[in-house]
Amino acid sequence: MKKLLTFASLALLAGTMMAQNPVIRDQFTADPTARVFNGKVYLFPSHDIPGGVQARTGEPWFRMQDYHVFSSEDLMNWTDHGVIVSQENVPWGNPNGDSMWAPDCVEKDGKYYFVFPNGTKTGRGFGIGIAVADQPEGPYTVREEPLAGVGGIDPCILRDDNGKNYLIWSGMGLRGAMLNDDFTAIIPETVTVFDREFPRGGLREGPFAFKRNGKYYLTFPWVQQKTETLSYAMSDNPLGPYKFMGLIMEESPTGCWTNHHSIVEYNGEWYLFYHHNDYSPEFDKNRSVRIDKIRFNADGTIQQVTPTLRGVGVSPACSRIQVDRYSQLYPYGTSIDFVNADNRWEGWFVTLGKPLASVRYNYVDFSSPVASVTLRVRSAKGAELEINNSVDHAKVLATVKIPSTSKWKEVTFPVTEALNGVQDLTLKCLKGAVDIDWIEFK
Ligand code: FUB
Repeated sequence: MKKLLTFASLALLAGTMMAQNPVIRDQFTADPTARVFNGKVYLFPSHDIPGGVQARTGEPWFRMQDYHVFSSEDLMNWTDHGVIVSQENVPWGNPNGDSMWAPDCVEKDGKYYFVFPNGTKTGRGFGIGIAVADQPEGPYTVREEPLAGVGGIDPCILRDDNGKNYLIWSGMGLRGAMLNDDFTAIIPETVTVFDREFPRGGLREGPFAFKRNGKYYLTFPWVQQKTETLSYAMSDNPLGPYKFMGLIMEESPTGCWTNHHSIVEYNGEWYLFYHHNDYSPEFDKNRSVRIDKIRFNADGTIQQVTPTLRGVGVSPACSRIQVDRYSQLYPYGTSIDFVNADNRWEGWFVTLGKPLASVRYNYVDFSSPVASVTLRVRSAKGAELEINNSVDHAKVLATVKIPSTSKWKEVTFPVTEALNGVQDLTLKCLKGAVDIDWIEFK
């Protein structure tokens, strides 16, 4: 029994990852659909891997061979439940297609229906597959046949309060149709093309539809200038007509061509899950899932979301706080880089390169008393730092004198000012220059 427990806890530790953006820090994840089942958030992303080549052009391209599912109770710590479907296990699919694009998963009558696009055996276009499980983590059984009557990508299932289900997908426009009761086919006469009424422009794909306060929202990536924005439309009916309302997120300032998202309510707050190529800045088909809060106006319209690295959740003071996932980086002698260019999964560090350079990290929980702070740092000539709580008349928690060290080193200093509750922290350089990987209170 003891051995079993030990293995179980090791597995839990190995599969658990900390918060901030991106949220999954040991593999690429894209096209995130988040769903709440049994009081937990389940994340069903697609799974990018390097090495994809577009058959037609020979250009570097997407490569996606399987799906994992992740779960979390706090949106900070994510457990990877492993592979749930892979391309060689799809009877109707191309076992070498590398095209398992954006999926979804819904619950109906105690069963979990994972819905995914995949290249077909014939090599002509995408089918939409269904895999069924008794619990969100799986195991999933892939059905012999894809959904009848539909070809395309990026399926999403909109479950209405009256029990009716609609498939929303991308295939020659954004489309929707009612699903039959056992999710084997769409009902052909209900097929609707939504975006005929929308402003003209570039590609629209990746639809995610949901219902809130009696209104239906159709949200989707849409290329307006160079890359995909996230945009939305609203309706009083699941199959429209939908009225175009505007932007949820601007185009990526760094040029990541795709964006893809889902919107979910959890414990009374609404969250936007989306992706960005954080771990692969030079190649935008290796992406990573991020989360930020999303807010609605009183009339139901959506407030635009500014992407952050800080993400969501409160960081315990006694956890490793990755200050490079900042709330604000003052653009004066500061920069961010990978800790290990040969293994980017080790994450990033922040450089405070001259006196007054500073970085702010919000929402740190000091409800347990702390006596010291440890920093993982590197500084060629030594530096002095102040850690304060960011308010106008800031309390200085610690003044930190960092010795000259060309290698990464952990240094510990006393905390001289007691803090309570949730605080925002600022690290400000007073002298010299320093690279900071993380800080942790004890
Ligand atoms: O991940 C492959 C494709 O890129 C998705 O299906 C699109 O929505 C875009 O994110």
